[in-house]
Amino acid sequence: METPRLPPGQTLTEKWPVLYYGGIPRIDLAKWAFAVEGEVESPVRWTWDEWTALPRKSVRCDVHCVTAWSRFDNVFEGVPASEVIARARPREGAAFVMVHSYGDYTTNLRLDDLMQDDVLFAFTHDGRPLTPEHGGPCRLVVPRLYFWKSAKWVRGLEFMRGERPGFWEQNGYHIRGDPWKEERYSDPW
Ligand SMILES: Nc1nc2c(c(=O)[nH]1)N[C@H]1C(S)=C(S)[C@@H](COP(=O)(O)O)O[C@H]1N2
Ligand SMILES: [Mo]
Repeated sequence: METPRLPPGQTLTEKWPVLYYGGIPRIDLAKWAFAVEGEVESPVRWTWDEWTALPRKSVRCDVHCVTAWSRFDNVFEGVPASEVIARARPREGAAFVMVHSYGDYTTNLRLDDLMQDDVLFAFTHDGRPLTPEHGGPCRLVVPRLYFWKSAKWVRGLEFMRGERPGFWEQNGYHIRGDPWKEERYSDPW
């Protein structure tokens, strides 16, 4: 049998819906910073100019939202998560990461999910700068997990030894969120 491209329970959409909780944070690039802290050997803090000078790549991927829409063939360009991880050097025993955003959104990831080669901090979508409602100036993209893991307006990573739930994960979403296993919701953490 052919492997399906649409995960179970999803419906394809052509448009790109906008979803977020709360407001769109106002971001001043002169004050923007991306910080990596917690269980790392080299805590790092990048200004916008430093961040945008890091190596980039582009990824073509499908996006799957837990609210059941999927969108195929999105091209994102940005800084690969591997470049960030290599510079911060996780300590022995660091196995989880909390992603922090402007506006106080958080989401948790397993370090091995963040290390996949299609994970990046994106500046553009289909060749155009990310609009503020889609997470501009910079958002995380984790194609293999439901889209709530792809934090918009990122401002940093916190490496952790233990697993801790982020915003939606504290509010009924699954701790991991694999669309192929339909890890949508779960009991409160
Ligand atoms: N900072 C932040 N990132 C976020 C969210 C949010 O509320 N705040 N919502 C998440 C959810 S639930 C989804 S489905 C996607 C939606 O991204 P889009 O609006 O670009 O489609 O962003 C995710 N990233
Ligand atoms: Mo979502």
